[in-house]
Amino acid sequence: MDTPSQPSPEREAYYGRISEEHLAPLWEVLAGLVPKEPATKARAHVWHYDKVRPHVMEAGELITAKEAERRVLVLENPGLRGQSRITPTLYAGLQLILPGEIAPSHRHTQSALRFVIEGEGAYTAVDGEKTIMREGDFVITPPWTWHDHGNDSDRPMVWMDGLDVPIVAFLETGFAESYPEESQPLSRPEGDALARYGMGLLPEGYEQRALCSPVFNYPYDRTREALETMRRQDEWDPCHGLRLRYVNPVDGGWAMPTIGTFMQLLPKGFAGAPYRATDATVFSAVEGRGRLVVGDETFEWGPRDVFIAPGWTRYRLEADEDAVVFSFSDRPAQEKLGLWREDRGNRPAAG
Ligand code: GTQ
Repeated sequence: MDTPSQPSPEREAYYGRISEEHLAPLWEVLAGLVPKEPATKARAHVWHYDKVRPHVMEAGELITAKEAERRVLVLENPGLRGQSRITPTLYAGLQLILPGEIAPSHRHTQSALRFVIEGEGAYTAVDGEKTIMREGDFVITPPWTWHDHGNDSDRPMVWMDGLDVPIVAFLETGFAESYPEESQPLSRPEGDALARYGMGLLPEGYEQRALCSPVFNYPYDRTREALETMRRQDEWDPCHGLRLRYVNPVDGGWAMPTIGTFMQLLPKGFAGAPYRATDATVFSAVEGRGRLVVGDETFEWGPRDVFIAPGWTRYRLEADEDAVVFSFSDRPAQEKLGLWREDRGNRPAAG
């Protein structure tokens, strides 16, 4: 599969004739269609929260959450500008809800996650239940569920949205509609889903109906405590430190069908081994400082910063202080299609 050379005049003329019949020669494009290995256009990058925050807050003066429907600054991968993508398959943005505001109820076939970056006390309502959000919480909006966001606190709240927008667009399966009212009616008390499904118990007779986890807020304090308790054992991964994946407690699978989510602890002084996998990963630091090293580039990160490791590109993580980092990728989608691969650098890649 060599680089194609300029076609001869006879071939060019032939291509022109077949083109009229909507035909094209495979041999001119084969190497690009069936590459030896992924060559991503996505680039590694870090968004430092202290640089981004003033712009997010300024959006709060220019447009209301109601008018915008979702007042979000899209995090655009530098290699994919203008496409509303943070990785080739995922969308991410920073959403701002000011005190007293409501982002009106709607639903869509795209799955969404929220990861709370700043603030405490704003809520998301999903399918008749409200959850109050705090920094470090991971919240799910399953496909086709009504959801509205609001802020009854006295501080702005900013969270990162992660959606499978590019996947749904690729499959041409996007549907959306607005709820006739600003907020949906609530039918269950706050904390109901966590009590029912998130305590290692399930109501008798429960039948799994959806692909997403029925737990839709995974509170940070519980995740943090799990990491803290586990760190006393020696379960460190040379590349990821102590990394936990968020699961659907009903079946032990991923919390969302298309987006995999993780929280990892990198102990002070951690110097991770090189790693690459076919899924590009979006990180959001909660605590601590460190760096992402990709090739000859180094990206320093600290609390509230968002950074990305592109797919099939070696990277390593380092931490100067105990660090806790959330991340997400399209790994569940890749795994279901039998495509996901990783390479830990210590042995040749499969294949
Ligand atoms: O909160 O429903 O960042 O529909 C992009 C699309 C957030 C949301 C986004 C959305 C939402």
